[in-house]
Amino acid sequence: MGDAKAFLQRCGEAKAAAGAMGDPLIMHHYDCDGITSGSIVASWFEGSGKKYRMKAVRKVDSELVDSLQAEKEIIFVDLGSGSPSVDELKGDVVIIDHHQPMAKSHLQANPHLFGFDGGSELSAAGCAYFVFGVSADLGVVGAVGDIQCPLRSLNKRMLEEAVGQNAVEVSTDLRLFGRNSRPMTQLLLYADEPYLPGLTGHEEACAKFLSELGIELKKGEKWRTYHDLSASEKKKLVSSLAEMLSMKISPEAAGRLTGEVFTLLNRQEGTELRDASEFSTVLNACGRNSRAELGVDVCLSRLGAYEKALVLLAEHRRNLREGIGFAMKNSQDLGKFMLIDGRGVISDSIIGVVAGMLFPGARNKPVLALSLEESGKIKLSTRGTRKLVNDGLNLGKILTEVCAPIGGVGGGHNIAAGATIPNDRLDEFLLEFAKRV
Ligand SMILES: [Mn+2]
Repeated sequence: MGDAKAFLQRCGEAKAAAGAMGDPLIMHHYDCDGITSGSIVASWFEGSGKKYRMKAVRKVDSELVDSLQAEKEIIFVDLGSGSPSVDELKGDVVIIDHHQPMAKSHLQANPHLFGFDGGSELSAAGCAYFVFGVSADLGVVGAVGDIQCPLRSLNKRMLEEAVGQNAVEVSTDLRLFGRNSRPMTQLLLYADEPYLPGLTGHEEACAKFLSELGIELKKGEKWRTYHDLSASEKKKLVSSLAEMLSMKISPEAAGRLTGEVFTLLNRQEGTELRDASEFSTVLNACGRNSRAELGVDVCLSRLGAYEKALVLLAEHRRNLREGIGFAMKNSQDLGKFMLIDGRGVISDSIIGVVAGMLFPGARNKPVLALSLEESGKIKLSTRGTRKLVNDGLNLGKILTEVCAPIGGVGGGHNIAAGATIPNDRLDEFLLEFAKRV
């Protein structure tokens, strides 16, 4: 059991320290949770009429820390805790993060330090919300983006506050990613939570499945989304998917098909931004195309940002489609885990999503996916399942420990983690990783 009171007290200290800064540099992670948490901080600074600067990064390493030595005031968001090198920074530093804490020298608002699991009980966006008390809806988007549903513990507390502020509405519906924005075929094609056997990754099978249910794919020129279906079409679709899952996987998998969905009442209706999970897709598209600052503009409702982000979203989907297509055809079962070698084929910016999409639950084994960074190093991404984590799997810990002796850097959460390793140490990594999972 975590100590919520002590955590909230630390959040208050973090707010006081951040609020005392004159013109801090907000360093945030480039993914959905990093963009939303960074935006929450920015939104508070703007609301208070204070100056700030922002920069998104993919990771904090000693080179980055060296380049920050001249900064007098830094706020790390969704970053920092996992990087002991930030201890070397001389200026004022506040860390708002939910990764497993390795850094020690600066003030940190991090749920792990108070007995909460940052991988499932609170994301960085939620942490930033508890520090600054603004933009609860972005807190929910961050949690959804970091795959922390169903929201419980501190996430749940944040959600209840968001509902109380009329910022978020919770309902029960189909939980597949893309309900409001993806054409029907793609909704099924990319389904990964739950994974739909025979449909996920098989475009023709998805089209056939829908036509057998009598669901038209288009209305006029426009592709229909789940949101566009009639109540009876929705019911038909959900019950036949549930039946199929219950038969081919388990009644429990069928149960995961529907669940809590979050409507963001302050965001424009009919857009992706109205739904927490769609919103998170838009932000991931920005971040993964090196346009995290555009994601921040979207979060802060800056004029024209949403339209620009949609263009990136279309591109992001095309890359994902190609990446998942490759992964489906080329994944290898190595006994202890599944391997996708996407080096030179799948971009390092989407390798994590692809790893998650080749849902490990299909075989109940962790997935390990490899890609190549521009620097020539290998970026790898691993994904587990709740069941494996409950049985004791901790991918973040494994990667931290396996990578250090071979000159790599790794870490993350128990269910999802990533690392960068030198190209010529891959064999050693694979041997050691297999031993540990
Ligand atoms: Mn995060």
